[in-house]
Order: sequence, then structure tokens, then C-alpha cells
Amino acid sequence: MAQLKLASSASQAVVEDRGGCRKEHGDVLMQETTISISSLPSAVRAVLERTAVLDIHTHLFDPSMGSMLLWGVDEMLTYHYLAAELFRARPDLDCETYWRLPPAARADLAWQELFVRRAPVSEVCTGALTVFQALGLDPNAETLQEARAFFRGVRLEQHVDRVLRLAGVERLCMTNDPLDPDEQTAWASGFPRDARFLAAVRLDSSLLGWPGAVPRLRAMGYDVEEALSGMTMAEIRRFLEETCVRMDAQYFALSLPPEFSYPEPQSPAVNLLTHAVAPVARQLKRPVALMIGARRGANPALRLAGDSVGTADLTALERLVCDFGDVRWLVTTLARENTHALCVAARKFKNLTPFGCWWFMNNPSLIRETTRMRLEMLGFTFVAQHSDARVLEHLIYKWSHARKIIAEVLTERYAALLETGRRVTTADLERDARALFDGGLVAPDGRAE
Ligand code: HDL
Ligand code: ZN
Repeated sequence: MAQLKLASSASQAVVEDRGGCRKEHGDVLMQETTISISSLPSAVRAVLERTAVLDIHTHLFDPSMGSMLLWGVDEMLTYHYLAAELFRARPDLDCETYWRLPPAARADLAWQELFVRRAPVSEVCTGALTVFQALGLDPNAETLQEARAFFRGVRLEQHVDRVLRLAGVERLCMTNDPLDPDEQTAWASGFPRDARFLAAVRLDSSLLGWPGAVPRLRAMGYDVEEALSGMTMAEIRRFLEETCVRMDAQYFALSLPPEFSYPEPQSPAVNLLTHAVAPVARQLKRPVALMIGARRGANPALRLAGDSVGTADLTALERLVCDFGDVRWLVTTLARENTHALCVAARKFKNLTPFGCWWFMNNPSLIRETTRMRLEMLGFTFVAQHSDARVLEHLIYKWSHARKIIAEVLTERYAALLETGRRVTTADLERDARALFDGGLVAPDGRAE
């Protein structure tokens, strides 16, 4: 039995082998080595650690897009997830008073109330300390003075390289809203692209709340009317195609409320989805990502932190995916109650790929439950995770925490295989990890979109 000793550094696996064929794999000699039950946990963890990720959904931006890319300790501690938790820790705190504070004061307040005066056990608090630890900052600091001094000395270009390396993220997709004024300025003037920051056309502001987008679309030169009549659908298709080409976007994305219905009654957004987005996605061979279940503005006083969740009837999704069988649909759902139905729908429709543990689902207990369910029902035909990172350093904790849990669940599944007598090799681990972490942008038969 070959003994597999994986070096602590992810970049090199040292293998002693008395059998099996050796083969080059990059700078690492990989083995068709059967892994024993005792070495399985460490082998799975090591493979996931060194498997580069395409993070298919983030709110990060190419560093060339300037201040649109959020980074640093104050951005981390004023993240809307933490704001929501601060209002719970300090119910006496008036929301508008908080929003009027300068970011540093908001960050100090969060640090004192959530990290110093209480054990920071929530996922987003623990996550912030995972980032502190990775960057060599003191998680027991009484104030943010040391952390701020560290970030004052940061050169963004090097910091981006360091954060992506620490997070094991090779490439990531931005969330690009073509109607956002800052985005319009950036794309109109052009900027040197960082190849690691891929684009994704987010259509919420264009399609949801129709006809709210009509004035901005007309100002961009698209002859659209509120009534979706005349040239409007053709002009929306032109808008989508031109935007996707300009951004070299990987996919189109739209979030949908829990009550979305198809085919009837069709909201203007779903009408536009089926008559404009799906045809252009088909023509450009781009997937469409649907993010279902967000109830926006449940508590407007919390602003971005005020969105909630609703359970969707995924019958509508199944009908949509069935009617557009030649379009690839990447889907994530926000309600825990939708996780199982999404797995079943994916079993029915090969053009439907579940992705990630989105937002309120991105917690250890739910990543574990979701990944178990998906492996049990879909094998490796899903995208295990996306970070949804809003602040650059989020990548470190969101991927560190996710990899740990996905490794535990994967180990369970491989152990069940070993019990049947089926061998599990390092080649199995490498291939399967790539399938889970490739962002779903490679078609199931291996063709790139
Ligand atoms: O709609 C989305 O893409 C969500 O991810 C929202 O941006 C949400 O506010 C968020 O950041 N979730 O993590
Ligand atoms: Zn998001």
C-alpha cells in the first residue's frame, strides 16, 4: 500500500510510492495512489487546499476600478452582516445615528460591541478574526489601532495578490451592474483588466421593477418603451449583447423574489428574462445565473442589511429550465427550505446547475447540510461554493471556512466508497475537487462556454 505523505505546503506533494504509476502534474508528482481510510481526511484537506477556485459570485471589483473595490479593516467591520448584528447587540442604537457615523467610528463600535464585549461566535465575526489571523493581526486587540496601522502600509496591488493566494482563489466573477453610474464611467473610459477579475452582467436594476430602468436605458441610446412593445425587446437584446461583449462577461445574473412565477402570471422581469435574456444567453453561449428567494427591503432602516428571505415554489424554475433546455441555468436559492427541491430539480434537468451556499445559507451548519445533500443527490455536478465577498479580505475567511466543511463532507462520502471496496486515488480527489471549484462555467461535457 503506497504511503502518501502530503507536504504541509499545498504546492508540493511528496509521495513515497511502492506501486502505481507516477505521473507529472504541474510541479507536483501525483500518484494514482490508493488512499487508506486513515490518510483520507488529510489527503482530502490537502487536495482542497491546493485546488484553485473560480469564485463565481462576488461583489469585488478589478483593482483598476478604483474605490469600487472595498478592502481594509474598516470596510470589513462595517460589512452589512456586522451592522445587522450590531443593532441586535445594541438595540438602543438608532439606525440613522449609526448610518451618520463616519466608517471608522462604525467600525470601532462594531469592534467594541461584537468582538471585545462579547465572544465573537457568529460566522461573520469569526470570519473577521480568521482574516486577522491570516494577516498576522491580533484577534485579541482592544482597539483597531494596530489593524489600521497595518492597512495604512498596504500597497493594494501586492495586497490583492496576497489575499487571493491566501484564499486559494485563482479567478473570481464581479457583479457588474451596467446601469450603475460608477460602472458606466469605468467601462466607458476603459481600464486595464486584471485577468483574475472576470465580469458578470447583473440585471436586477435593468429588469426588476420595470419600467424603472427605461429612462436610463433610453439615455444610453436604447429605444425602449415602458410597455415592452415595439422595438423594446429587440433593443433590450441589443443592450444585453453589447454589454456582455463590452465586459467580456462570463454570464448574465438576476435575483428573483420568492414569489416569482412562470409561465403565468409573468412579471415584466420574467417576461424580459424569457424574451430577451435567454435568447441572448443562448446566442452568446453564456449561462444565466438565477438567485432566488431574496425579499428586498424587509427592514428599510437597515439599508443593505435589511433584506430578508422567502421560500420559493421551484415549480416555476423547473418549467423555465424545461422550456429553455438549450440554455445553461446556474441557480442558487436563499431559503434553506429550497435546498432539497433545487437538488431534485437539478436531477431532472441537466442544464440546471446549483451553485454555492448563498448569503444566509453561507454558515457552517448550512454549508454542511447543503453539500451533503448535493453530493448524495448530484455527485460532483454542482458548484460547491461562491464567496459573495463584498470586501477583498472576505475571500480569506469565506473560502477557508467553506473548504474545511466541504473537506469533512467529501471525506464522509469517500469513506463510504472505501467501505464498498472501491479504491479512492489522489487522481480521484484532484479531479473531483476541480469539478466542485471550477465555478460551473465549464459545460458538463467539458466544453468551455
Ligand atoms: O443579491 C445579491 O447578490 C446578494 O448577495 C446581496 O448582495 C446581499 O446583500 C449580500 O451581500 N449577500 O451576501
Ligand atoms: Zn451577492
